[in-house]
Amino acid sequence: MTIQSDPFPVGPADAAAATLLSRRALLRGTGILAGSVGAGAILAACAQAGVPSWTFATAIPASTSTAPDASADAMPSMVPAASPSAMPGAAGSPAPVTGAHDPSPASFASPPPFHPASSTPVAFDLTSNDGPDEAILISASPATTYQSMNFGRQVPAPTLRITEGETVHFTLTNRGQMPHSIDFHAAQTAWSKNYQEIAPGASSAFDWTASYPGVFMYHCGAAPVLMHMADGMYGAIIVDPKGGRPTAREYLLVQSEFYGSGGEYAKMLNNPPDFVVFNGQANRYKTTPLAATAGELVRIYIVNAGPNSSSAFHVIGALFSNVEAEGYPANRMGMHQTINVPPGDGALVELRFAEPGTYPFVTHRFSDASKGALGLFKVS
Ligand SMILES: [Cu+2]
Repeated sequence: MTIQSDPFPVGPADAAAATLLSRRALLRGTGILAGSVGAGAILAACAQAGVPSWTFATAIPASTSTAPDASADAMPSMVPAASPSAMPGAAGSPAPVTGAHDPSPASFASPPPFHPASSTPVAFDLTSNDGPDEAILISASPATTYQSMNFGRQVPAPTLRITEGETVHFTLTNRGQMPHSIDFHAAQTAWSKNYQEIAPGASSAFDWTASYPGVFMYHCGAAPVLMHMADGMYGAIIVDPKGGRPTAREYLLVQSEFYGSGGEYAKMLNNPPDFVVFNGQANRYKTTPLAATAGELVRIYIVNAGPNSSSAFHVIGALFSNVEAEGYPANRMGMHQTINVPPGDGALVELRFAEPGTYPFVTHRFSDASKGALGLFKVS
């Protein structure tokens, strides 16, 4: 068996980075990376030079999106302070955002329901994608697009929910123009066997069994893994304990970071991110709050896809009555005010809101909250 090239290159100047550069050259040859090179100039050049219309500038400012909304007024310290023209890589002149779509479905925060364990393997089929059709809207205001790589054409990728003891029959079909791979944190299998790169156009399948209940990340591990993760190739796995859990209102939040406009490996290496988000878009649930009712049990599954920043998850105005590190029932702990979820990890928290009102949720690393890792619970 051929083992893939080193997915963990050290520094930008070694051979693995050269592999990356050659891939970017390949994509640039097909036009895919044009949008990440000299944003403003590229947009201007596109119309004249026959560059395909799917190229995107970095941090495209929307022409009328600078006025803060009502909830922003209520929380001035949490609104990104930068004006569109001050955002990293701003194109400098307003341009319409076309072609980009929301990173994941509006329902993403509601995970699939529990099902009792079955002896029949659960089919989980993913496509891996990169290229011109994969631009996503990582911020609505200022409107900002990102040239993603992804699974299932969404960021975060589709959620897999299974039950302890179940076997997953997994198939990955690579519809991209780069090699991609899979790494399920809930599985136990040799990296050299099942997590190897799959060539463009190829498919690969294997079975794995969920031995531990928990909340897990999955991601692409193709070289360089930092770029494939930062570009959007991650998702969540919820493995329920055999008997399920008590009834609750459930939400899933996947925290992650975006650097530049896609494929900008040097920015990913050096930090800091331009946006930090829950479920693929900055301030997504500030605009569209998550609903809850005072007194009911609320359960939040959290995955931190990183790739670089830890999450200090906190709900303002509430305390967690139960925390399970990894979402593993035996890790059940009592009251917490803030929980740490490092990159590549998952957790479960439960809480009950004391009274109706608005409760922001953030990473209490406030430089990241101020870059978009903020949402609201609207409690009735
Ligand atoms: Cu990949």
